[in-house]
Amino acid sequence: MLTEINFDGIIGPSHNYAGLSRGNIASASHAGDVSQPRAAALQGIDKMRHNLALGLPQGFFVPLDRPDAPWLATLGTTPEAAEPHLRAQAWSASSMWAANAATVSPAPDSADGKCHLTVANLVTMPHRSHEWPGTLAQLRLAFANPAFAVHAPIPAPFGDEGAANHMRLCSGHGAPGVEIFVYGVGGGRFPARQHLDASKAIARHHRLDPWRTLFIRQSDSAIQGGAFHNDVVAVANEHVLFTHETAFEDREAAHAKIRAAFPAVEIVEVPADAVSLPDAIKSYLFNAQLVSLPDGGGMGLVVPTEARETPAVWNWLEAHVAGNGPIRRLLPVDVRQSMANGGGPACLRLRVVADPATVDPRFIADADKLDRISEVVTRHWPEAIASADLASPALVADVRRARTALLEMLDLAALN
Ligand code: SUG
Repeated sequence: MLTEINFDGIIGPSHNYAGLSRGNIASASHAGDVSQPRAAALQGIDKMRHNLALGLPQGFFVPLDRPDAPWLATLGTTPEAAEPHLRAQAWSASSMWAANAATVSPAPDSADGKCHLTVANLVTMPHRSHEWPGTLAQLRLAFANPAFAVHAPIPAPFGDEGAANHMRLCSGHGAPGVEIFVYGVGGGRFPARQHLDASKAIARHHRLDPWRTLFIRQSDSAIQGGAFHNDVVAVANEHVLFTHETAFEDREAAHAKIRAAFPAVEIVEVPADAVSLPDAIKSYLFNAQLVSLPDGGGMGLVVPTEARETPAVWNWLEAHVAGNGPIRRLLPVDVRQSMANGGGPACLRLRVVADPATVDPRFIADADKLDRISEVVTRHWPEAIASADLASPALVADVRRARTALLEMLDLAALN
């Protein structure tokens, strides 16, 4: 049975605030803050527990080995000797944002009937450009079954940020869908991270039907306003597209193209005069998990608690739920440690539509396993990391030990 499984990135022991992502307002404004890796990871695990308790299938990916010494070696340096900006780039725990791990096309969309995954190259940001080898190793393990085809990254310089710039409309997750690739065009103060040529190459590799594949331009004003990924201003689930008025460069043409390709679409648009773009970005209203609740419960919106604290956003949501809209339940979760680096509930997960029986069970969560992961995190994850700590060889040893303890507990030591 094909079903949607959310794979969350477990927040790694090296989580820190280094202000590495130009165009990501939260990352810039928290640069130099002291991070709390243990609390961060426990928040992420609680989100998984929360979604599991809703009856939603849940998987996870493990953190990558950081600081990335082999990557620093390609630059002729080491974690001890690296200049501070390179050291911070090597230390980043950014693989927690699994929405950027890969683009996923479920089997019913592909000509060969396989579920295709292309690992994202993330070349726009140096600290993310070295995630893909470690991510690819996990994808190859988790999705080794012939039901899947896992692809190498699109080559540089065609930037690809994975599922964060990709949406899918369908009548049900297991039915054929329309895939929407949202790309940006560079030239502004902040970079456009998703390149049209990368999106088109992925669509070809995934053997998508050109009639059911759309390429839509992200709006410059959204990118320049801080929406560095499309999933900061839009999210889709089944027949619903939940979007801010400013998400697409040519709003009318974009909506028309979407309606033509998928006539059953229900576009729930939040006007800018109800929720401003800055409020949408600050609250991460759209970086929510729009999920189909089991047993005909309609759709739920898993929002960050920041949405509840932003009056314009909460008023809009409450009015929507009180009316006849498709979102029936608001489900706030606390992922503040990730939010402070610009990662909301939707950034932390990769959606894969598959039969759970075809996924390597080591990557599938249940309540017991989440308890065991929590125990390892509580015992081994550092409590706090300040910028100056990144130079400490003792801390390097601690975070490596922490990750190894997790891999061993999960029987995933092969990833070491
Ligand atoms: O790529 N932040 C990430 C946040 C990614 C959010 N993902 C989605 N929208 N799907 C980024 O900008 C900040 C790291 C730092 O500054 O230390 C960072 O990489």
